[in-house]
Amino acid sequence: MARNPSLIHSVVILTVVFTVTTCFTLEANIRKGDIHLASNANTDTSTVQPIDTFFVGDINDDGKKDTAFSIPPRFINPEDIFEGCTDNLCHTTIRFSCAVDSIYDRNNIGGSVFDAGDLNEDGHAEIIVLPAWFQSCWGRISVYSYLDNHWKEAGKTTIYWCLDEDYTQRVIKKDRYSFAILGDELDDNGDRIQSERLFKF
Ligand SMILES: [Ca+2]
Ligand SMILES: [Ca+2]
Repeated sequence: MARNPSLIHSVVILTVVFTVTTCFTLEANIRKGDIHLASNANTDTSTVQPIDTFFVGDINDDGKKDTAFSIPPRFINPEDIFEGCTDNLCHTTIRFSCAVDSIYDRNNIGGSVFDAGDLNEDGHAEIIVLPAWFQSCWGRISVYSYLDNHWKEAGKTTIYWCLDEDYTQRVIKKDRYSFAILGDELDDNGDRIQSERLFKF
C-alpha cells in the first residue's frame, strides 16, 4: 500500500497559528472544551490531534476576515493512522474563529480549507474544502456556503488533489446564483483531463 509522504507529514505536525484579527481565538475554544484535544496533549505528542489553520474570507459578514481550523478525526492508532479512524466515517471538524457552526466533513482525515470569495454576494464568504485521505491522489473538492445560519455543501466534484496548484482557481463564479468547479477525470485514453460542473445556490 503506497503511502503519501506529504500526507504523513501533514498529519504528524501540530500547526496551531493564532490570529489576533479574529473574534474568538482557538485558545479560548480549547479552554471551553469545544475542541477536543487529547487530555494529555501537553505531555504526549503521539496523541495530539493535529490542527491546521487556514485564513478564509469574511464568513459572518462582520467586515473582518476569519480563520478556519481543520481538526482531523481521532485515529485508532495515532502512530499508524492507516489503522483507521475511531469513527468509521472519518469526520474532519472545521471550526471557525467567529461564531458560526462547525462543518463535519466526512471521509476527510484533515484536509485544507481555502477562501472562495463571496460567490453569491450575500456577504458571507464561501469556502473550499479539499479533503485528505489515506492514499490515492483522487478525491473530492467541495464548496460550502453559509446559508440561513447553516453550512450547506453547495457543490462538489472529483479532483486530482496531489498537484501543487492554487485550488481556488478551480472554483469559478458565474453570477450570484451559480458557480462552477473544475474537476478532473480520465478520458478514454486514460489521460487526466479537466471537466467543469455547474452548480446553483
Ligand atoms: Ca468575519
Ligand atoms: Ca456567500
